[in-house]
Formats: sequence, C-alpha cells, structure tokens
Amino acid sequence: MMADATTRPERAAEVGAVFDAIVVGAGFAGMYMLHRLRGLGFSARVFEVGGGVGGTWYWNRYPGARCDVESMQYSFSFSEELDQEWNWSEKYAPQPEILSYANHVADRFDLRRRIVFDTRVIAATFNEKAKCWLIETDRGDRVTAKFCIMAAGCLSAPNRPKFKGLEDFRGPIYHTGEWPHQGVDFTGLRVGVIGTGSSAIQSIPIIAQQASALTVFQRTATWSVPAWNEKLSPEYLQAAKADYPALRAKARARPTGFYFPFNTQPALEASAQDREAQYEQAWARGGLPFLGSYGDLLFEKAANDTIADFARRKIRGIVKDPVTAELLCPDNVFGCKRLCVDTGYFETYNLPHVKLVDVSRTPIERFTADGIEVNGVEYPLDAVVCATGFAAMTGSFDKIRITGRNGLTLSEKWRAGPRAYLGIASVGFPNLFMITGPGSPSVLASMIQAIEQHVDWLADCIGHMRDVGATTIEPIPSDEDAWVEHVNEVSTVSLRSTCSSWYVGANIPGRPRVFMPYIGGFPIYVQKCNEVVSSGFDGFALEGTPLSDAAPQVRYTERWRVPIDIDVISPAAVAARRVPMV
Ligand code: N01
Repeated sequence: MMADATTRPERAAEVGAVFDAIVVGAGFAGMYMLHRLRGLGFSARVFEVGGGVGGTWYWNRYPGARCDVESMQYSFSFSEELDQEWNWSEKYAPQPEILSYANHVADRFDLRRRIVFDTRVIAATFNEKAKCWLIETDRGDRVTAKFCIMAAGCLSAPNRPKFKGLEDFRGPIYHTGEWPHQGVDFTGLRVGVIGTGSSAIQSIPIIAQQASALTVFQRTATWSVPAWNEKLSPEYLQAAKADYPALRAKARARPTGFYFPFNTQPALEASAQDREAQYEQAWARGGLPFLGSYGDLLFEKAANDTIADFARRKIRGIVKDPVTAELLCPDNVFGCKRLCVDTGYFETYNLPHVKLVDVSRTPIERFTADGIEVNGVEYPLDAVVCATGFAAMTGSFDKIRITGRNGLTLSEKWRAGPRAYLGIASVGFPNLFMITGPGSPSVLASMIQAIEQHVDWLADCIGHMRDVGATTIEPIPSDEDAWVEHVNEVSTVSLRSTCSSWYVGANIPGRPRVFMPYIGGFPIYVQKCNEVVSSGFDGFALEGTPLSDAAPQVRYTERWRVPIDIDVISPAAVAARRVPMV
C-alpha cells in the first residue's frame, strides 16, 4: 500500500537539480535501467510511488500471488553471477520470494541510493528551447533531465469499477493490485470476490480456506490450466544452473521470450485420438505451455475448438455441481484472453461454502450496506475483494501529465489508441522513452526478458547519442505510422484480437479498442530493434549532431542477436503471417 501523505517519511522537495536521466518507476524495468545508466556513467534519479522496489511484486500481495512463468526463467539474465547465486524455491515463485529477489538485486547492484521512494511523478514537460524534460512530483520536486524514461509498468493502474453504492458498504473493499502490506485475515468472514482473471484465480482457493462463506461474482468464465507447482530440489537447481546460459539463449529465440517444448504441428492434421493424447500430456505438464500443444491453436478457430472442448471436459470432470460446472465453462476462444494458471481453482467450487454468481447477463446492481445486489438478490458480505484488473498498457501513462512539443499531451495524442514507434518512443515527445510500451511484445513475452531487451536497446541508443553529441532523438512520423499499422495488421492474424480482453482495452468502458502489444513474436521484434541500431537508428531523427550517420557502438544489445529458432518461427510461417504466438 502506498504510504499516505501522513505516514510517508518527511523530506525536503528537490528543486533545480539536473540529471542525464529521470526514470519513472522502480520495478524490474526501472531498476535495470538505472543499473545500465550507471554503467554508462550517466547521472540518474528514479522516482517510485511505492515504499520499496519491485513494482508489480511490491503491490500485488494478495493471497496466492505468484508468477506463472517458471522461476528459473522469470528473473534477470544480464548477470551470470546473479543467475548462479540466487536459488528459487519453487517451480513458480510466490510473490514474497520475487519481492525478496527484487530487493536482493537492488542491494547487490547498489541501486537504492538513486531511488526516491514514496513519490509520484505527476508531470513531465518537454522544454523545446533547452531540449530537456522538467519532471514534477507530488512532493514538490522539480528536476530536469535530458531523458525521461517511463518504467511505470504495463499492469499497474488498478481498474476500480464505479459500482453503485460503494460508499454504503460497511465492510472493507480491497483491490488485488493494491493489497495491504500487513495482510488480511478473512477467518470467519463472508467474502465476495469480483472477477475471475489471473488474480482472482490465484486468490480464490486461498481465501476459501479462511472465509466462512465465499461468493464469486463472474462476468466472463476463464480458461485455466493447472500449474502443478512443486518445490525445486538442490539437484534440479544445480543441473539447471550448469546449463543456464544455454537456457537463456534458447529463451531469447522463442516467440514468448521463454523456453518450453512447443509443437509446431497443426492440430487439425492430427487424428482425434492423437490430439487427445497430446492434450492429456500437455495438461499433465500444466501451465502456459499447454497452449503450445499445437501450432495452429491461435490461428484456426476449428483447431482452437479442439483444445477448448478438451479443457471444458476437464472442468466438467472436476466441478461436481453440473450447473456450476457449466457456468465455469468459457464459451470464448481458448487463450484469447490471457490464459490463467491455477492451483485448485475449479476444485474450490466443490466446497459447500463457495458459491458462484453469474453477472454476465445481469451485472452487479449495487453495493448495499451489507453486501452486493444482483438481479434483485442481496448477497450478504463482510468484505469484498475486487480482482478487477488494470487499465492495461496505457494506464500508467494516463496518471502523469506528459507534455511534448507544441504543448501536445500524450493523452491527447493517444486518445484514439496508443501510437509509438517500436513501443519505445512517440513522435512529438523527443527523448521520452517507454520500457515495454504499447506496440512492443511486452505482456505477450516473459516480462523480465522484454524489459531487459528494451533497456539494453535504450542503453545503446543513449550511449550512441552521447558518442555523436546528439541533443534529441524522436521517431520519424512515417516510420511510427508504418509500425503502428504493422502492429495492427499482425494482430488480426491471431484469434487473440477477436475477444474483449484487456489486450484491446475492452475491460474498461470508454477505452479505445486497439490491440496494444506486438503479437508478431519476440525474436521477430528483437531482430527489427537490432536492425534499427545497426543502421544508425533508422526510423529516428537525431538532432544536434553532424555525426548522425556514424555507426553506433553496440554495447549491450549484442546478447539479443541470437539466431531465430527456425523450428518455432520458420520464415515460411512468418511470410504466411502465421507467426506462432503463445
Ligand atoms: O485482471 P483481469 P487480473 N463487473 O483483467 C472482471 C497479469 N497477472 O488482475 O473478463 C464484474 O484479467 C473481469 O471480467 P471480464 C496477467 O497478465 C499475472 O486478474 O472483463 N466483473 C475479469 O474477470 C493478467 O492477465 C499473474 O468480463 C468485472 C476480472 O474482473 C493480468 O495481470 C497473476 C468488472 C479482471 O481480470 C490482469 O489480471 C495476476 C465488473 N464491472 C495477474 N470489471 C501471474 O500469475 C472487471 N471485472 C503472472
């Protein structure tokens, strides 16, 4: 929880200081950016709203929060020493362990001294004459920097639907994305959970263990695959670490930026019997790789129907009450919304004190003093958990008044949907960079790998600007337009663009409907970024230097120049625009 104005530590506002770079956010992106900036000898300051590092993992402390990318891969890969010295305890790390890891990184790389906590950046304004950014915070700080780097996260602006009567409810209302640090004890309480996305699916089985009654309000049934989480043995860790660099390299070549066995064969070419065996095997392995059972699952509706049928049969096999089981069976494309990974989610509905309320046709009407009313029925509750997600991808930008050239604000520019070249920078906002911004693979890749690749690219870019004495860098409008068009075009190839998910901003009324992340595959995107570096930042205009044609020195992006895994992303598949994406 953010310290409020009365509890956060006193400090004097900083006015007039000048830095090479200001970084907004001290999650994994902000921390690694700071590390690279320091490595290049740039002065930098990070502002962070929270009282500590970790970003997503600082805020999302709800019961059961854990990562659904395997721990050995959901971690920084820039330091072999770090890889070797850190030991993950479980296949999928729980939130406290990931937060400990973030703190370990902050200490090990001596990052804290340059991070100012409990401070929200409220405005960033480009000064055209001085060619620098003025950054203002809610503590009264006013500092300037040549570069402003947004590392505020893709899923960090909580979505709080404005239900009628919220203020009437007598009990506490929590949001999974801003969970109290002291934890919440639900013992003996009647608890309501709104939402059935990843956060709900992880927290519901744990809350059910404490609550005397649990009522889940479901608007859209969710596809979920068992995690089969387990402890990692010392032998496993030793063997995995012995081969760590190879695993990291294989991961970089994958469409998602993390490695798992992937079957490129089309589901529709397999016999029904073979498909069943394949799905059983993949279900038994569990997790997100289930979607890699066949290569055409996200491209052909008929292929997708086969995996959807299989998963529905699994749900019906687990949930004993047939009416509840049917309500829990999604009728949308399998994996269209972000696939969930659970431990005992569907089984929880077999408990006598757990009830599922369908709010798909008759939405939540209002909160009352004692509960939630749906379709004229009041469900009595002592506490409510909103697992209602986030204003994804652009929500963290919306919270800051970002003003570029000619007084144009980013929110105005993005009114009809975000526009950014490579998801890194946007025309009209010179020297403003975004880490995992809209138009980059971001949330469709393993986040830490997506972050590292962006930061390394930015480090090479900023280093080059210093080498050639450039004052500003900004995308060329035609290149930005072409990239945005490409991002849109590629998205239509995938079935993922067909449903109302947060990927398209459809979870929040009034947001423009645009497929925001780049779905063409992580290595394809990285290749494009590498070409931009090699060509001397093709697609960008550099100002203030007569040396704009000088060949850039590749300092940090070298490790991303891996051969594309031809088995997974064949040129033919790319040419046919059938890039296998998970
Ligand atoms: O949020 P969500 P989340 N009335 O948007 C429902 C990552 N993550 O926090 O689907 C009733 O997925 C909404 O219904 P609908 C991961 O990328 C990762 O769970 O819009 N219901 C939905 O069921 C994930 O995808 C992990 O119809 C309302 C739910 O609230 C992303 O974060 C763990 C409603 C929101 O689901 C977001 O996940 C957790 C309303 N007015 C999160 N408004 C890992 O394991 C919304 N809903 C890594």
